[in-house]
Amino acid sequence: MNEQDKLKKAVGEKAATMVKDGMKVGLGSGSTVYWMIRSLGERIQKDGLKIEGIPSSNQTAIWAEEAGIPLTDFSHVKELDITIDGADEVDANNHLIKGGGAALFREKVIAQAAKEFVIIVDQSKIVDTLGEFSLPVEVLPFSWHRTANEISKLGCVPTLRVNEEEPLVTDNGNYILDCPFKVIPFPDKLNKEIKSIVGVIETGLFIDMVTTVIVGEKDNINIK
Ligand code: ABF
Repeated sequence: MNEQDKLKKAVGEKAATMVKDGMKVGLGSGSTVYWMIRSLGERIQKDGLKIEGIPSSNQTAIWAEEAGIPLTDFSHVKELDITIDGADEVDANNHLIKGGGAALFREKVIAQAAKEFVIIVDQSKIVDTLGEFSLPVEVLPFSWHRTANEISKLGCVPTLRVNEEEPLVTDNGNYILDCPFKVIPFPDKLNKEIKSIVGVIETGLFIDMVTTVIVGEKDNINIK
């Protein structure tokens, strides 16, 4: 296991200790979340932890089932106790870029629905200013080309995310545009501008949503 994976495992296990008996738990996506899910599964097996998991993606649902986490359909739920998820970038104000795994829409739904939203990242995700990671935007396939053109007026050249030479289709049946803004000094403003474009489903900018960030640093876990 390389150093980055060790950090991901450490923060995933740390976040799993924040989950209490009886909680409805939003399960994010990505390789850091994988370790959190595994740790929750161990607590269910060893300590009899009783929780309900709400997965943000098909892959997360598979990992959760393998870990023995009972899953609940989100349509039966009004509120979650805690959501734990990864991120692609975290800035100094705990604003995020997410969506590298194409699950941003459901991730944002379970994040907003939770009393507590915990982000788990290794130190490589911490940035001064968002934007080096191309911003994922989920869009309606019907009008994706026009939507890309409208986003380009905000300062980037979006690319349609493909999978084996075909447009990647999200769990919700939509497309993803990756938008290389390079620097996003005012993420709240940009988020509102992109969301005002008809045809945009959701952006990977998570603004003022995070309760806690758990950062895996060399020889240390930093909670902020
Ligand atoms: C997910 O976590 C995505 O939003 C984001 O792209 C990913 C980060 O992946 P990893 O934890 O594998 O670095 O929530």
